[in-house]
Formats: sequence, C-alpha cells, structure tokens
Amino acid sequence: MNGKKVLAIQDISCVGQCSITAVLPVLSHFGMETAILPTAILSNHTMYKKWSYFDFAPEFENVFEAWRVNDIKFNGYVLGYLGSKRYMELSEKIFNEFSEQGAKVIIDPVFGDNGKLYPGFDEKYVRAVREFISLADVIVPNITEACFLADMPVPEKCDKAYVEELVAKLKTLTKGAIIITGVEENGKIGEAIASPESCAIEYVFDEKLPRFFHGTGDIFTATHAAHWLNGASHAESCRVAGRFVADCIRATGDNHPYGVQFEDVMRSSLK
Ligand code: PXL
Repeated sequence: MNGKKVLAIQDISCVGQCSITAVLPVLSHFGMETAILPTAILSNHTMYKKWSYFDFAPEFENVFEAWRVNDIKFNGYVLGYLGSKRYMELSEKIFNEFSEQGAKVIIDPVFGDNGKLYPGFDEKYVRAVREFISLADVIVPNITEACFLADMPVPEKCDKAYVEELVAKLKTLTKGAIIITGVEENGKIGEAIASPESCAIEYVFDEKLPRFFHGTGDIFTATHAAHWLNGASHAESCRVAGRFVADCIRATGDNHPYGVQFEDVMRSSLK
C-alpha cells in the first residue's frame, strides 16, 4: 500500500455513476486511500429531467473543527463538479489547512461539454474557475471547458494549432500541468499534455468510441490522479486512464444510458 490519502471534493449524485460514486471506487481500485467531502447531495446527476439539491456547505466548519482536533491531513485532492464559488473558497481553506507537505491539487473544472455549459452554469462561474485553477498542480478540462477558460470559441474540430493557442492562454491562468481531454486526430481521441517543466505538448491517443456517457471525465481524472500520485508520468497516467475509460464504455450495455458500467471492468481485472 502506498499510503497516499486523497480527498475527493465533489457532489454526491445519489444515482448516476458520476462524481463521488464513480471517483471513490476508481481511486480505491487504483490503490489510493480515499476520503470524501460532499459539496452537495443531489437526487441524481443533471442529465436527468429533474433533480433535488441539498447544500452541505453549512456543515463544513463542523467538519473542519473535527479534522483539526483529529489532526487529519491529506496527500492529494481530486476536485470535479463544484457548482458554486463558495466551494472553491472552502476548498482553498482545506488546501491551506489540511495538507501534508507536498500535497497535490488536481482540478477537473467540470462545467460543460460538447460546446455548451451544463445546466446551472454561467460566465460568472467560468470567471471564478479561472481564478481557482491558479491553485492547481494539474487541471483536466475537456475541450469545451478549456475554450471557455481561455475565452476562445469552441471549434468544430480542435487541431494541434488550436490546442497550442489554448495551452498558451491556460498557462497564464495556472502554473500546474494542463491536460486537455477529448482532443481528436485521425479518428482517434486523446489528451494534450502540457507539463510545467516543458514547452513541448505531448499527445496520447486511443480508439474513439462512438458513444457518449456522463461521468467518463470523472473516471478519467480519478484514474489519472491515482497513477500520477503514485509516481507515473502524466503521459503514462493518461494512457492508462484513456484505456480504462474505453474499457468501461465497451462494457456498458445499450440499456444503461446514464453512466458507464465500470464495475464490470474492475471485476474482470481481478480474474
Ligand atoms: O460528471 C460530472 C457531473 C457531476 N455531478 C453532477 C453532474 C455532472 C455532469 O453533468 O450533473 C451533479
């Protein structure tokens, strides 16, 4: 056991295999000791017609007080869907107070996909995320999120020249590594990786599968985070994460539209 304790700060969507219900098992599967701080509890994710929402932020101070008394500290953080600036402020407080030395902050700035913002998000939220990612060691936006953060139009096809422009703009917002997901080339899909140590952009591509599911970004980020926190390079962590997500999509039946059946992939890896 590597002993890395990772705190996932995201919502609990009670139904729908995304955010904490996906990130937690995936981090555990890949060897992380996991902890969670739910930002809010939703009946289900927002792909469904209707959802309920219970804000957990009013409880945070009590949680912090207990963590202080119990001397609880973390080696890493995986953040995804937050939904309000308040959670960014509270997360910053957590990074400052509950981090082991060298703790890493991984932010997937979840707010949109396919050229559009998710329901409930607006330009003001995007501006808040622009500031928040200055705290990150790694950001993992998809193309849509990267374009909104960089204040550039979302293109029909995102070629390498456009990725370079995006990365140059994002580098003014964060000193962390930038991993843009959903980059396409020659019928393949993958990631553009810009490490702080290097000017070159690395690319990792895998087979593009013609199906779309909620939660695959969360699973990608959790898989990458577990491998990177364990010492793998960003490129190797992306390779494993891309393969894992592709396997999850392949394992998912047509009668299961709201998330991927990652459980089958985990179970088969034990055989
Ligand atoms: O998978 C990202 C995500 C997480 N949490 C909630 C969501 C979504 C995507 O839409 O609705 C509540």
